Amino acid sequence: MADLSPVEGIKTRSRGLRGTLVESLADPITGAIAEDDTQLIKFHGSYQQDDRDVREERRQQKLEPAYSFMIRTRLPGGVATPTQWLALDALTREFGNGTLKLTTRQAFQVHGVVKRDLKDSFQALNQVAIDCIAACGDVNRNVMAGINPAESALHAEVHAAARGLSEHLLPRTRAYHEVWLDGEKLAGEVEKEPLYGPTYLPRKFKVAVVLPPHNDVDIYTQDLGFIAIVEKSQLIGFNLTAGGGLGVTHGESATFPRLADLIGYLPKERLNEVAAAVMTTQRDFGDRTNRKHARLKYTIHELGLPWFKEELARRLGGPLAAPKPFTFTTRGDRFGWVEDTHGRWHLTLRVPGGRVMDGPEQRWCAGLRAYAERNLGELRLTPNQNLVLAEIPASEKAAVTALVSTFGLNIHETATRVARDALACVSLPTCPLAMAEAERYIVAFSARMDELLVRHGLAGEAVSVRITGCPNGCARPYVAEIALIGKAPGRYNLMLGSDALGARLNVLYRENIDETTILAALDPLFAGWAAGRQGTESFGDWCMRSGVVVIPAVSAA
Ligand code: SRM
Ligand code: SF4
Repeated sequence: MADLSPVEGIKTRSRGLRGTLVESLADPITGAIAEDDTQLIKFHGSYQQDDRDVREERRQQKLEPAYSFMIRTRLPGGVATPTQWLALDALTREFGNGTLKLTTRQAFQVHGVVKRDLKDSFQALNQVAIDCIAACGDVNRNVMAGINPAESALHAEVHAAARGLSEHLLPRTRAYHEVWLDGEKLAGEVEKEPLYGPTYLPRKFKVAVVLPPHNDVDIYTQDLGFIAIVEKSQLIGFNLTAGGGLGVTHGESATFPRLADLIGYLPKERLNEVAAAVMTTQRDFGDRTNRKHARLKYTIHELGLPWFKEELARRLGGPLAAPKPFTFTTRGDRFGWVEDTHGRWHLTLRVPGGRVMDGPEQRWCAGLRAYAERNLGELRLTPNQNLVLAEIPASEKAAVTALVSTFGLNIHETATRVARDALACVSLPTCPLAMAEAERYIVAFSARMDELLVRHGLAGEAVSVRITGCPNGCARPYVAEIALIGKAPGRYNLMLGSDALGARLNVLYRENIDETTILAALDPLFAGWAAGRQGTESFGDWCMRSGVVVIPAVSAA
């Protein structure tokens, strides 16, 4: 039998994820923490990183890397109060790099916090009721929930479901409180983890709840998905999906993206029970020897869907009912003002790359600080790294429009559909796994796409474009019509052929090419699409129908 992966040993020895974090934080000699602790700190919502822009220079100067930490919040469904926003803004200005990152899972990341400021940062978040427990690590991650500003009552229910799931699937260890919040020190045995056991999950686990007809969470890419079923304007239950996931390693054919299967229907009262049954199935059957092969998608792929359904039925005391009908019609965010069923207004803003920062034209930090200080309503992070200023009374609409314009935050009004919908992962300079630029390249690459569209008489068409700095898939690129997957500095794999709703994976079209070659490859394809599309056929669908790419016959239901 293969050996357990080394991280399994670290978890086993960690005394409920405590490890030697307290000692590591107190060590003044280095800006880093002990190696085992770099794994454990993830379960507390933080990653040790170093500034890759200066890594080589510091190496030549025989300095240790410029270590700092990224902090990722747990924020089920992406909802923050104005007070929480202001606290995050203050936190990144005092301890971080002065920016906030809105992630593809509707959470915040603060980058650039040095070790000595970590504890104060966690405490500042705690004061506004934000924690980072299980934001990373081999546990259930931030639970996503679809944003649909027009559906206020249903959004509230779906959001409550996401929060309930997040709480239900939280680890029980008090390590977070002990290490960061000066909680009482553990005296005896470590806490029992009824859902996780002593070694938690084999790997990360991702859950989302979606409200059709908007597939904004890319439900088929999640380990576990709940599709809200609404009858007579009431949420009655959910269709369950399982086994999605996107991480890939270049050159390792045993790793692949996979879309989730549609499993069955459950009444809403059984949500937490069913989630726990799926998660514990993965806990017990997931691969603990090879971390590249340890997600639920591989368990289902190898043991088979019939096996998975049987195992689930065994844990639940019977099979789920057949899935109920549902339809997805859109995926991206709906920008601009929308009125909800209660007569309140919601303004969705485009935040390129999800990066809240002050630049010469858009002053995101200053503008959103000024907005939050007015305390008008929640700020909601969308699954596409954008932001909804939510629940604004009609009487404040004009003032908010003026505020947003003053700070240059109304770019959604002029941006093309490509630019509004494009996604990019963080990548350089903070991500240790990045091979090529993504966030810092997305605006320029979207502009190149728009130039090409204009040249072929396709101006204003929607094409989903996603870029990641490596094949791990953090911007969910394998469900984009055009995806660039970082291979080396300035070089990418070009993937084509997903549909516009995230129900079909794209495939490799050209490998390891630079921008000039990418544009040269796309130029004749856009010409072919313009000349040969049927009706409003999307670029991805045209690529498949015309045989530009051959898509394997697996797509989500
Ligand atoms: Fe991710 C690792 C950033 C969503 C798949 N991801 C990382 C790390 C932590 C790099 C690392 O391991 O050291 C990145 C930190 C970069 C930085 O400097 O901040 C990172 N992932 C992100 C974020 C911030 C991207 C963004 O620009 O928004 C997203 C944070 C989400 C959150 O709030 O929790 C993010 N990551 C995703 C997604 C999309 C999703 O979840 O919907 C995926 C693909 C879906 C999936 O998990 O299958 C994703 N991230 C990965 C993987 C591949 C996992 C695998 O199964 O192989 C890694 C690598 C790993 O875990 O070893 C990774
Ligand atoms: Fe880093 Fe790769 Fe994720 Fe981008 S896709 S954030 S480069 S791990």
